[in-house]
Amino acid sequence: RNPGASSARAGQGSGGGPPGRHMPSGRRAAGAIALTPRNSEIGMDLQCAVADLTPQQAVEELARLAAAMEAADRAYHQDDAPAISDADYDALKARNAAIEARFPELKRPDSPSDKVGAAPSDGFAKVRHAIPMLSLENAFDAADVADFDTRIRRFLNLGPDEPLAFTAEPKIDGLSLSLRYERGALVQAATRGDGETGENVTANARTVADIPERLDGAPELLEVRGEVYMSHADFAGLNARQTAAGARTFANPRNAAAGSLRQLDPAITAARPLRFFAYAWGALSAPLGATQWEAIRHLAALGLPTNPLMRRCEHLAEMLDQYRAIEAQRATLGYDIDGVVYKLDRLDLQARLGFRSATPRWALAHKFSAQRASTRLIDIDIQVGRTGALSPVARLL
Ligand code: 9MJ
Repeated sequence: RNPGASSARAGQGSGGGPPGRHMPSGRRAAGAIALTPRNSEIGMDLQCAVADLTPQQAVEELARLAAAMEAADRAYHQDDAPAISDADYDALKARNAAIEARFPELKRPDSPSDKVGAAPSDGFAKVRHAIPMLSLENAFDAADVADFDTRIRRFLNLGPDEPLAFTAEPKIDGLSLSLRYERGALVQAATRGDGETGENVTANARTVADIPERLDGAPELLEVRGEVYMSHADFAGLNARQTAAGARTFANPRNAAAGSLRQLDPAITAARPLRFFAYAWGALSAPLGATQWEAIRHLAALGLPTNPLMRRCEHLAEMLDQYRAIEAQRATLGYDIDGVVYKLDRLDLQARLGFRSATPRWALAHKFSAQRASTRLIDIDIQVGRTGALSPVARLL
């Protein structure tokens, strides 16, 4: 999810179409944006300060947040049709975390803080991941990154000036996929699902040109993890072909990639221009290297596509430099990224740090802030909903 997404959304709030960063033009004319206020779109008031909540109000709000995030997760991960913007989703997540921090005893057993994605959908066979596919903790500013570095040093008993390297790489805004190679042959591909169990999309993954069928010289067992994505140019071409054919268009490249990979007919996936970057691994019969950097170089040497913007950073200042360098290239990369991922370089130290319920302690996703663009307001239409509710909708150039 991308907190940089505009908070101006398509869709009419509850019961509306699946809104997103780009317009799902099958549902509403391109260039139309609903002008409903943000809090009513999410369906709850997030204004009351967490410090002012009574325990009873906290219980009720945690329940509402869990339900809202579950509905949003289902729309995003299972239906490939986001129901709220990424920025609104991040606001719900941050609010939920703040309430849980103030009232730890009220944390729900099904807390959204401990969840990754959504359960696999029924159309696919299920795959239980040998090693769970986790999500990443988010950071929104340099202070959060400094805090990450400090926490890791404290955990490892390292002073502030002792060397501690990290890798920094773009966070690809696509769909994560785990590829299982046995004796060099691709035998299974699975989506992340809820992190424990994903969807078997092997036949579809075999149609993706970036995903090798064979890896020469690979360990006997190698699970490669990475992101399936679609370039901006391929996304525009696909939507143009879909429009010409009178078929559903996609809200954004991420939804197009997810909708294309999660097809029951692999012939449809084969006709879709999907790409892949490898950035992690699951089960292995032999180590890929001693560091994150070496392991990714090893995957690249085996013939897997890896991101050329990954750097090894010796300290915090270099990590933030690389964040700024990647952000400066964001608009010209030709594919969507929504932040920079930092990973502790030494794999022995990663192992010592381990995991929280849904995220590794040794990695952090430093998200970008909103991308801005200008357009012109042509007119405002008033749409009448099923219940008679009036929604002003902007018609943009
Ligand atoms: C993305 N989305 O680009 C990870 N990711 O690593 C990168 N995601 C990740 N790394 C461990 N570059 C869990 C997720």
